[in-house]
Amino acid sequence: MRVTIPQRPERKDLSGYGEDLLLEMYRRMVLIRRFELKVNELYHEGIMPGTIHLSHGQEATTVGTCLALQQQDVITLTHRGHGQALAKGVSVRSIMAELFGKATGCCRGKGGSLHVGDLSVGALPAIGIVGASSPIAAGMAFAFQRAGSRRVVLNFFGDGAVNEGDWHEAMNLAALWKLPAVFLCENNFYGVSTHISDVVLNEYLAERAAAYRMQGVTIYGNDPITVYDTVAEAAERARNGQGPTMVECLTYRRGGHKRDDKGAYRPEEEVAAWFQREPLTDFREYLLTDGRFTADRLDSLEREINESVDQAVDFALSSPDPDPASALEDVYAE
Ligand SMILES: Cc1ncc(C[n+]2csc(CCOP(=O)(O)OP(=O)(O)O)c2C)c(N)n1
Ligand SMILES: [Mg+2]
Repeated sequence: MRVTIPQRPERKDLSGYGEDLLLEMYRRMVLIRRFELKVNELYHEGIMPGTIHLSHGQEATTVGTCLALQQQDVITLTHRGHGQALAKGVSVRSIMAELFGKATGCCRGKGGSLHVGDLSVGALPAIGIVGASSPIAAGMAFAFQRAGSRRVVLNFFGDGAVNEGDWHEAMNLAALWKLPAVFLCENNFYGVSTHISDVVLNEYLAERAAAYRMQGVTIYGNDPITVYDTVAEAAERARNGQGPTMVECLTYRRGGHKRDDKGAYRPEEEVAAWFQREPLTDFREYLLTDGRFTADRLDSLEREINESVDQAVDFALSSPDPDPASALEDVYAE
């Protein structure tokens, strides 16, 4: 097993980035973190049903990515999809209600954690089968291309997807047909308990893009500015008919694969190094060095976010269960 600890990129001068954009980046990252920690608490108290895969630690990748897209662009989500959905703008109340299986949830309580999403904000409800979303993303990108629209599809997948046949087929067709797609790998180095270096010889997964004559780039995924800039450029290329890009974001999940997994298979030095590369505190410091934001302002934003998460829990708990008579609705397209 090979441990990879990337260097943090040099901090840029943020003056070229709008105040609203920077605050929205911070807001969404904090929202994802607070949402995930609250959900984890509720799950362990036995209040929340089902299963959950938390993405805390990976917020900079999901938020930097989604903010670089336009509202009409579509993302496909993975099994670790709460953060991806929140980053694209799915409402916190509707995701919380979905996790509780309530009729007010984003999938009317029929999908749960593994299927969160809302197409009205460009988040196709999540697909839990590893690698299976890539051909679906390519298909949507093909439809957008044929319709002559300028919409882009961004396919989120984990490092675990790159040995799946589906993924290779999608990468090949997308490159061949110059589809308006971005393939976004959240490389957190583990597929459940298997380290990526035990199943792939490439040092970086984006090397594989070259096999399809696709552009590929590997970046530090715990800085939302780096992610934002890279994805914005990739999306622009896709939108202009210059073909897809694979963007590999190096990041790390703070917890285990799911609920009761403590991640004990991870070497201590790897965990410690990545915990020092904490995206939220790093970005907060980054913002404070800019001069436009005070600690008070960021603190009050955090308080608002905490309240919105608590309100989402109240909303979910007081929402009705789905009506059993509706069980067969939403199964087939009308
Ligand atoms: C085709 C397929 N095989 C196995 C699984 C079980 N499974 C769920 S998540 C997961 C690990 C995926 O790892 P990765 O793609 O790196 O995503 P991460 O969990 O790290 O976000 C596996 C093997 C699955 N859902 N689909
Ligand atoms: Mg992984």
